[in-house]
Amino acid sequence: MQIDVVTLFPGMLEGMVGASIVGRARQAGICEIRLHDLRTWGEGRWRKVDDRPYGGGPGMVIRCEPVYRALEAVLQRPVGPGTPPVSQPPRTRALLLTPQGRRLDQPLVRELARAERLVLLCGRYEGFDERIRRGLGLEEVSIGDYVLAGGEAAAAVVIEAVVRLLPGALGHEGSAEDESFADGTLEYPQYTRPPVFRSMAVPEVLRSGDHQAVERWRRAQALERTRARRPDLLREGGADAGGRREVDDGGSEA
Ligand code: 6GU
Repeated sequence: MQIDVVTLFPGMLEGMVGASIVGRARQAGICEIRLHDLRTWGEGRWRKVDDRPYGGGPGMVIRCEPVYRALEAVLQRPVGPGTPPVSQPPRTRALLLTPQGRRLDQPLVRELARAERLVLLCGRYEGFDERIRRGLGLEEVSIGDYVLAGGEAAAAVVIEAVVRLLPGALGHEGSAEDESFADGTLEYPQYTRPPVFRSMAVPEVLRSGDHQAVERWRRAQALERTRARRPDLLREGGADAGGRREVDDGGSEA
């Protein structure tokens, strides 16, 4: 997968794309990530990318020209009204990161992970000229109901969530789908040595060697935890009906 990020602050993303699972995935050739400074396509000596809003008001607005030029350079084709949308799922997904977008969740992450190419455009300041939305055919995505100063942290979230799903990225297949949200429940509790730490013992069943009992315990724990902390996930129909009954019956123990 190729990921291109267009941002005014590439430095905010540099460390993140070089470290941990994302960094290893890049080194292994599983994904290629390029960070582009929007200012490269800015206007004049100061590489200006923003201007005051028509109609007045506080703050600055990102101008059209630098963004259109940036996307033309990244995609190496003309963009804008009269050309195909920049986002062409499933192979190319081009996202505008903004609090006004579709809320990112694991199903959307899975969709994005099937793309060959992601283009992420990070917002800043008060917003974008509306003709960036109107003319480019980007998908607007938000990472949650709170306001960030810009889309860079959101782009980092999208990249990390997507890259860990790419084949080979985790190094141990199967684990990506073993975790919270994969089946609509939160993750079960995990333990490692020692068996007793400051008078807190590891649940006996995990040391019993009975794999079926371990599976049952984990499933019950995951459901109980989900019921207690995120009942909305069960109502949305993530966990299967049998699982829901297990919860209703109080069919789990510590
Ligand atoms: Cl994508 N951008 C900004 N500025 N704020 C956000 C967001 C994005 N997602 C949630 N809040």
